[in-house]
Amino acid sequence: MIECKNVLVLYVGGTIGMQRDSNGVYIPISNEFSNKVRLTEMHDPSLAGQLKKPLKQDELILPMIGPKAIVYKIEEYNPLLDSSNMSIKEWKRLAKDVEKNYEHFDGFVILHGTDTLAYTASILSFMLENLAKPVIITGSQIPIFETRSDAKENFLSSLIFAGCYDIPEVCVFFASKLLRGNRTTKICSNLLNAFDSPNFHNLADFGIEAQDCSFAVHQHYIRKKPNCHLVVHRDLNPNVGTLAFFPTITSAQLESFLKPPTEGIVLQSYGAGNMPSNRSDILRVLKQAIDRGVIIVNITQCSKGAVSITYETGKVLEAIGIISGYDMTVEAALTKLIYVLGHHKGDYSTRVKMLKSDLRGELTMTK
Ligand code: ASN
Repeated sequence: MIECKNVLVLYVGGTIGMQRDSNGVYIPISNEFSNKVRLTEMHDPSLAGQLKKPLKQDELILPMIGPKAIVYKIEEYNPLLDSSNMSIKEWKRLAKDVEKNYEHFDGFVILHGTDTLAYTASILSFMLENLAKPVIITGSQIPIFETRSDAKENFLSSLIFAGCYDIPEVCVFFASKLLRGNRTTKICSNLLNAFDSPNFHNLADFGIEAQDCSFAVHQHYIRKKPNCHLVVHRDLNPNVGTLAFFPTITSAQLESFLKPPTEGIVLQSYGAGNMPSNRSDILRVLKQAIDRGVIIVNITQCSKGAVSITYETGKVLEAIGIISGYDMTVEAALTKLIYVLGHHKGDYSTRVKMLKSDLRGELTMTK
């Protein structure tokens, strides 16, 4: 008799399950994905008879890869969404579904569109505090229904991580790499290698040097398992935004962006955290917003690296009360604001303290 690990797959949408409509554009197609998977090598019904517990009708089973079988169940959302159409409502549903099924499964896979996948990965890392099981988010650049699709490799590897590895984090698996969710960013719209973790080491890699179909897991970078219960945070604050500095920005543009209901913004400054120190008009608007209680987190608009006070042009931002977001991705910084401002209503100093702290591995602490 074979022992098995159980994985719940939450299928939200994305290219992975899309097909072309009569106009030739990709749209999500309901009730097709599971049937397709059932017909691939990702389901081996010949193992069903050897399981300790009989396989249910809605369950699938992977061919044996390790000592235990991976049995999985796909829960399809309705409607399926292109991830550009996702927002807080879907984030809350995902967190709720993980919470509801937490005790019954060894791990979770979320099948998601790639466009906003890094935002979902980041916000879920904040919403799921004390997560002790793997939540692996993946998708594909080419639908599973097409011959050259990257769907099977991404989905299969995600199931293995969710079922067989002790990785107590929200992660992204894509193109042979396992990345920390809140360190991930989409870097390419058309290649299969669509994601990167610019400021943090990969959690695992799958290459020819990885033996016996297992992955090269970089244990040192994986978060420690918490010894307290999962806490799911649902209070999220949508009154936030991101703004990248540009040389012709006017104080009027900035002022209108910072107007109520805005309660927090991620400011993407130049290089290592700089903005024009000769623009007293801009500094005045930023300072006025901070005095009204608006929280401003400074990150770099470069695709890699951190902000630091290397130049006078960076020092001025700190001097007026702008918080350093150091090496956070824009997705992590924005969703951290959504979480922190939802969680600690009105308590300014607690909010600032949380934003400066490393809550879920999203920020490298320098001292
Ligand atoms: N537009 C798609 C989505 O984000 C892109 C993809 O999944 N590759 O849903």
